[in-house]
Amino acid sequence: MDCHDCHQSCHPKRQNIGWKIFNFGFKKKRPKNSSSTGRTTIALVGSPNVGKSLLFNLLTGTYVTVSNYPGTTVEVAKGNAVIAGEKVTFFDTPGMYSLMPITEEESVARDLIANEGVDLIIHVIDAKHLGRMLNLTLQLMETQLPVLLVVNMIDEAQKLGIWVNEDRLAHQLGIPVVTMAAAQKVGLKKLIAKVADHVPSNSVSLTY
Ligand SMILES: Nc1nc2c(ncn2[C@@H]2O[C@H](COP(=O)(O)OP(=O)(O)OP(=O)(O)O)[C@@H](O)[C@H]2O)c(=O)[nH]1
Ligand SMILES: [Mg+2]
Repeated sequence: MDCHDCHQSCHPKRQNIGWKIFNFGFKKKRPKNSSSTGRTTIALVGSPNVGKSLLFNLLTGTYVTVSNYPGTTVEVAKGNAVIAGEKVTFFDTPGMYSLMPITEEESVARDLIANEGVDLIIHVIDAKHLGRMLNLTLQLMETQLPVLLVVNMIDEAQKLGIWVNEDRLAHQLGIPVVTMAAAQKVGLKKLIAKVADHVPSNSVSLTY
């Protein structure tokens, strides 16, 4: 089973207004998105009530904008963070069950993924309903965008005797997986480290 990587609060070392800065001592491994010259954009997506907004608030700073998605009455939140020294923008999307939308909320979530230059999708699912929710994971993977799976609410799942093997799931899906109990910040540090893998470095290395 997965062990929680952190039972402590994960405090950013520095914080300025509007930007949450995460530097946990890890180094970015390599620039991944060669097309990204600007800020990395990440969308938090998933079914309703899985913890997207809670996670969004943990990841972003105090300066968060909430506005109606163009042409709709559906609100989308946008916030920023600095991860491993690079600026990252997060979108908190409305709940969606499928990429084939039925509701206006689902249309907005899908359009946002398609139109906002998203570099990474973080799919948040509820560990208690793993089987049902992995369906959307597969649809998101079909977009060809990088997908990181967050299996949230492991605290509640474990009370029901459900244990999720993070490494095995990652191996089976072929994408990074992080188990979390976002309400207790369990797994947050590991999530940020995995997000850092997708943040391209803009720094220039000089050799003399
Ligand atoms: N026990 C537990 N509760 C959690 C966890 N993560 C989120 N919650 C709770 O789940 C509820 C829903 O969380 P939200 O962040 O609003 O969920 P959401 O995915 O944004 O929901 P929608 O915006 O409706 O799509 C809140 O009461 C959270 O406090 C977790 O890891 N464990
Ligand atoms: Mg929400």
